[in-house]
Amino acid sequence: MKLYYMPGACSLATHILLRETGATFELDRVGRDKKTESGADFMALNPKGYVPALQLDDGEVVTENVVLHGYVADSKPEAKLAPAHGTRARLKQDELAVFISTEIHKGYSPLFNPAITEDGRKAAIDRLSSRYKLIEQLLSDGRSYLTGENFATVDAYLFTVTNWSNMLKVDLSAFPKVMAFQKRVTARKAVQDAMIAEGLIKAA
Ligand SMILES: N[C@@H](CCC(=O)N[C@@H](CS)C(=O)NCC(=O)O)C(=O)O
Repeated sequence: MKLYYMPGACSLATHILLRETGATFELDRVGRDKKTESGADFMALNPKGYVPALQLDDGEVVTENVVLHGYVADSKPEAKLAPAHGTRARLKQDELAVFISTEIHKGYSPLFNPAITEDGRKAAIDRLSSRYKLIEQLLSDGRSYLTGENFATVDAYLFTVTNWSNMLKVDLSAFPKVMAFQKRVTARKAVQDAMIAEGLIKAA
């Protein structure tokens, strides 16, 4: 498998999950010009032009965060990154995954626009805060991860998009449980290894 990624982008979640499962995979960085580090034309591989894109061993390219997270988890059930399909636990995890995708991940999108106005920025942050409030409530029973004590696909995804709060100067101090969650996930070996591989942090 080959994961097409941009450093620190949402593709980091799939990258973390691949490492959590111990999968064998290659990385290929996609540049702003849509050329990849290996010299491929990313638009030809994935006309959507965005990451993550996962090229399977037979050459097929699959996209969309939530789908890739489920695919990686289902390819190694022993890693317990997602419950079995058809169970109530999977239904609830999928609900959370789509919430992170549509409400939090895409909630950050306006903040990446350098032309955003102060009012636009405030509105985007207010909206994000209302979503983080729900995550804070979910974590308020003392659970370590979003679905309990087990690290799951949704944890890699929430961690990845919440990591943008640093660069975008979104103050999350009103959400101490979310901040503790970020620290907890950062400490995982797969997360450290993925961040080092993407050049986001230096090896200790
Ligand atoms: N619907 C896609 C959206 C992916 C997405 O937003 N990717 C961003 C990085 S986080 C990207 O590649 N942006 C660069 C671009 O659109 O050119 C998914 O959920 O996988």
